[in-house]
Amino acid sequence: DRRGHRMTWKQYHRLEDIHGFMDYLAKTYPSIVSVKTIGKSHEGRDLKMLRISDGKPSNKAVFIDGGIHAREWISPAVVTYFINQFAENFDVESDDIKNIDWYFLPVVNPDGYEYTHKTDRLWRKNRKFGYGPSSCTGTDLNRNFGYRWGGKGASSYPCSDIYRGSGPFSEPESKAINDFFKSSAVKFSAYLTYHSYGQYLLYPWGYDNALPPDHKDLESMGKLIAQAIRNTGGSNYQVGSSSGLLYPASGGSDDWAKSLNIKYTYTIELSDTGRYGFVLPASYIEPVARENIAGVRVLARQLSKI
Ligand code: ING
Ligand code: ZN
Repeated sequence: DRRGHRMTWKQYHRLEDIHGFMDYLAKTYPSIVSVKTIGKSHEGRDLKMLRISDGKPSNKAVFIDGGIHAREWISPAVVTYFINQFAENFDVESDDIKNIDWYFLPVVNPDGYEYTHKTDRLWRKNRKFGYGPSSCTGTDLNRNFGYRWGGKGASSYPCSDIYRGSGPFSEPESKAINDFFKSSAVKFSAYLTYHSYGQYLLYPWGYDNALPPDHKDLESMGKLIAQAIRNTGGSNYQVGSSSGLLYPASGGSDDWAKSLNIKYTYTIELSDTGRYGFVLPASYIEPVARENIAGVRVLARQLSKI
């Protein structure tokens, strides 16, 4: 390709294109973009993270991931759209954007993602075989994080779609994320994890119907993000705690991030509300990404004030 990568936002791409795009950006913009493999998936694929930063010591830090669930294809597509906007236009971005060190992990579950392309479009979990009361393949990575692991809304049966794994961070994909945070000196101000579908902005807690002490801050920030999304693309995102608005689910990455004292922690359930569900046509990538980057900009704006 003339541009040096094969990524577009007009179709869903395989992992190779996504990783090739990230490497291209690091090579093309070495002063602001760097790529780091924070671990390997069960089947040995890279867990590739991309950082965008101008290196100012006063910068805040925001972590954004996608693709925890294999079939939620809109999520890596939207996260890579953010990466593309910020990296390609960094010099003309606002100070709100430039005053943040951005960390992106667009495909947390690369084995599952490739499996949905090759074999089973509706696969959710990773691809590690689980021994237990039954034996099956796959752990739900969003039940495998180590805060209040094994509580409500997670299963101990390996054949369940919400199998929690054999222990907290038993999976290489969730462990790599935890290890990265544990070994990093960076203090993150926000953690956003993109899923689909339903159009929700969810904040902790997920493990049970309880709210963190700063839930009012999370609610008001969530409302501002939802308003930006609505004003930009017209989609309506409901704001609330994950246990309250959806259902209790323990071992989620958002609860774990909140337990590390990351204040603005959200699970974002992207479009749609059920017409296509997980199998959202690729023509939706650009509108969904465009309205959601408006939400990220509002978050950056608010962070600049505190
Ligand atoms: N939904 C999330 C899930 O993991 C969620 C919703 C997130 C519930 C965090 C509770 C806590 O079930 C999807 N679509 O994956
Ligand atoms: Zn999901």
